[in-house]
Amino acid sequence: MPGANVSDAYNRELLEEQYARWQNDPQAVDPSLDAFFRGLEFAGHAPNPEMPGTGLSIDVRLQVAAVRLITTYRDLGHLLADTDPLAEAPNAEMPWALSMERFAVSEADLDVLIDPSMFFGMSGRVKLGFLLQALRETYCRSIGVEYMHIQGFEQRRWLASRMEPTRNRPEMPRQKKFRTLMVLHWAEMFEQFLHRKYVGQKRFSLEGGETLLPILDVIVERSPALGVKEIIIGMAHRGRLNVLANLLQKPFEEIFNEFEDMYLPESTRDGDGDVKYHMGFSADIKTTDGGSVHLSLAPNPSHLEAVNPVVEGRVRAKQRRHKDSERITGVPLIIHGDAAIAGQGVVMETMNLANLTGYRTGGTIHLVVNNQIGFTTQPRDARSTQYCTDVAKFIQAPVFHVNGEDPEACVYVAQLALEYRQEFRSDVVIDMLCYRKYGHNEGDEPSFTQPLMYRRILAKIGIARTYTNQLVERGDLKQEEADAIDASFQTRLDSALQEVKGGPPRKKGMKGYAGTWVGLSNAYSHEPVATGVRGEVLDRIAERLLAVPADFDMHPKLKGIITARRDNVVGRKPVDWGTAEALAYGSIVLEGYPVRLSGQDSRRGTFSHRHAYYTDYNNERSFCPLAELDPNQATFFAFDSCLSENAVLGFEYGYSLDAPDSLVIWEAQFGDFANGAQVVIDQFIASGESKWNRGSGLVLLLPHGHEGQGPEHTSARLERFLQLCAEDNMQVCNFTTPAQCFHALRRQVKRPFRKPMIVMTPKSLLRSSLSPMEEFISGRFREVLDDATAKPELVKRVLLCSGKVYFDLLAKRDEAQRNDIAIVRLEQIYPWPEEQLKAVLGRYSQAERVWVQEESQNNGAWFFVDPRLRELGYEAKYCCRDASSSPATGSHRVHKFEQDRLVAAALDSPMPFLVSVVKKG
Ligand SMILES: Cc1ncc(C[n+]2csc(CCOP(=O)(O)OP(=O)(O)O)c2C)c(N)n1
Ligand SMILES: [Mg+2]
Repeated sequence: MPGANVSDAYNRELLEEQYARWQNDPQAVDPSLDAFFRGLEFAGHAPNPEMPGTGLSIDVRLQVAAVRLITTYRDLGHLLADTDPLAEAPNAEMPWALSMERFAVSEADLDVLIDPSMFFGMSGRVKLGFLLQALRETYCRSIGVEYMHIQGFEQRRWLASRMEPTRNRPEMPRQKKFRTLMVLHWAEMFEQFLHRKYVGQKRFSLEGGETLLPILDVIVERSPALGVKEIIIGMAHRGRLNVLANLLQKPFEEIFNEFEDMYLPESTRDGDGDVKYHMGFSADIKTTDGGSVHLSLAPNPSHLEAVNPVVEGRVRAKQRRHKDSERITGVPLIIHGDAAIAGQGVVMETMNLANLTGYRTGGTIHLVVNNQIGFTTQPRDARSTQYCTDVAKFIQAPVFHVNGEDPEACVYVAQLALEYRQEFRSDVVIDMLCYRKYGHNEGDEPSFTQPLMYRRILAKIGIARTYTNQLVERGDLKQEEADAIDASFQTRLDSALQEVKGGPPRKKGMKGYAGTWVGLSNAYSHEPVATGVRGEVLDRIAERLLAVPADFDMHPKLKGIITARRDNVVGRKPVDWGTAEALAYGSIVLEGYPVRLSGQDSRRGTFSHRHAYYTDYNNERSFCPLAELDPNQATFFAFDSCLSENAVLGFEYGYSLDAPDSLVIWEAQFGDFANGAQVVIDQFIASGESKWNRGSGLVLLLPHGHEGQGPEHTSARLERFLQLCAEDNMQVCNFTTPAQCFHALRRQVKRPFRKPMIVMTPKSLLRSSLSPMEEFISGRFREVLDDATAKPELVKRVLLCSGKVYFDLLAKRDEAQRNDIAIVRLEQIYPWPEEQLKAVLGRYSQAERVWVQEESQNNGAWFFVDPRLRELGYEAKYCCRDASSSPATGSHRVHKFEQDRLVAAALDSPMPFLVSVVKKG
């Protein structure tokens, strides 16, 4: 369409034609036009003699333009918004999408009256130019908002009604301005104080982004009125000390003490600790109106964004504990960096949990400290998207881009975000654009890489001063009032520092084992615990497995399986793995400990062994027998998770931190996939206790074992877990019998300490390994299983092994009727059961010892057990697959060959022995 005039005429003609059609039959036009014409008539426009043919009182073309302007500014106004404090000329370039050319509106048209009342929060007719100005004020000032991607019209309407038009927004009360200013001053002064007193020490200054603090402050201040009692915060390095000091009110003395770094641990139980900007903290904060909000800042590793799912899991556990089923009182708040939120996949994986039954937390407030740089990397190299927050759009979160140099706009947006979260129980994002006064840390020279950016930053006088000047100019504040804020804060800082410098070195403030953790400790013990369960209780659980509602149709095959389970238990016959798990979970919830199991396809179980939930054969309704055992039982939940390892494992770890009374289990589809969550394993599960003094009783069920299914369905990487073991940080197990699994799960909640438990779980053994019922009633967990039939005086070779290979060895030995061979199983590899092993191996002290593993030499437990056996004085030789870069062969035939060779060699070949299909060399 060449010129505007042609297109105007064309548009008008088209509309007139449509209007005529609509008058005959409202359904003959597009529904949007129907609504539009109805709106015009509803607004009471009489036929207009000046516009023959249209039957309308106003200029239809410009009325249409007005509607288009409104929808376009709602949609794309953010492109023109003045959100960047480093922009040289704000709004310099008019995006074509918002240009007058696009709407075919001329200068003269701006004086024509239109009626936006049906579409925009204005009453009566206004000039088109006036509407345009109002739209720009609403959508193109310090706040640019994206919300038209939200499919829910209710959410859109709610947001529009609160934002449109800006001029209706009441001015911020003076008190609030004063508080905003005060918090800004605290934020700036705290950084400057550290800068002067601890020269060159890393603190990841917030300067340039101080408005983070007023944003957080107003969220806390508004919380009581909106029903929020608790906020769990996850955040990275930037401004963390400031948040700890000025939001969570961590005493300055404690923070300065960490800068002094005078601390030496007194015992290994004190752990290794962590750098000061990773430490967590929690406190009850009093708000100015007399309310109270509990704030927790989760400890976190350097790995950016890794804490997100952990925060969500913690919130979920707290919501359950506080019976906050509406998810109103506990709110997750995650603070991101602009580079991290755009780059790290766990951000998306965690957001994807937002609406899932087993994982939702009622909406997360995301806050980006967008200093427009990541270390030395510019946004154009950090992401492929316009905004760093674009990932949040897939969960329909509204996104507010806001200029960090406009504290009042930031505070307004923060309130709106909290209100939105409370209203819709869904995620919301604040993208606070700011800058970073120094380099990535205080010792870094930013002008090596961003000389121009830093010239602009150097010219800044700071947000606290800018805002003070504004308030003074506007007559809202006297300079002396601002000076008084500074003086009293300075006194607080000075006296805290004096106290630290003058006093003795203090212990680090590593809180842990408080609140719900009281009574639990971090001291591991090999002491056996009574985990047997009376026969009547087991019978009752078994009977209830079949007690489906009267109108519930079980799959006929499943009914057979469950009936067999019941019959085996009641008839005291050997039972399989699925039955043992059901008895474990059932007895645990009957004793008052909740159970939460989550993982991919965990309800049925990847290998169809569990059937924790039944599905009605006719209508797909589900029924969970373990949740219906007894009215007084604790809860039982199993969830089929989304297809994520990282976020789901992080979530369950977080959940376990706030649910020490619960048995929390994450199950991998196959153990091979657990390394998708390696950061959670390394940074949280293995080392969280040592770094942060935080315990976890999380259980990982990782299907493991060489069964010829190829390189990615074989190994849970036992070796990696073992390498992470030290200081009794976690348990690593490989059970061979259902009863062992039963007792190990039960002891996990019955001991006075909590440690993560990593279990190599079986695949084929789920069906083939059976345990007699007596072992459930009078047995207990055994870290080492001796050979029940071997006669030590005859034994010449002891095969020491762990996991499924035991059964292969057993079958071969029994087939060959070899009474000179004993087979000993290590069921818990760590904490290393030294005493038990000594006792068992001592019985065969004259025999040759061979460690047999089906894993390759460089994998499995060999490298771990070898030095420990030596230390015991029971040195062993190895028998395993040859070292290999891939965990298993892709060929089933080769697998079978290797497995047969391994087992045959274990019985007869000279040791050490390496299985290989091809000759070396
Ligand atoms: C997963 C991960 N990769 C790399 C790093 C190293 N690193 C630390 S801070 C940082 C830049 C972060 O930029 P941004 O998210 O924008 O936060 P800012 O420091 O600008 O506040 C990088 C790459 C890290 N901590 N975590
Ligand atoms: Mg950044």
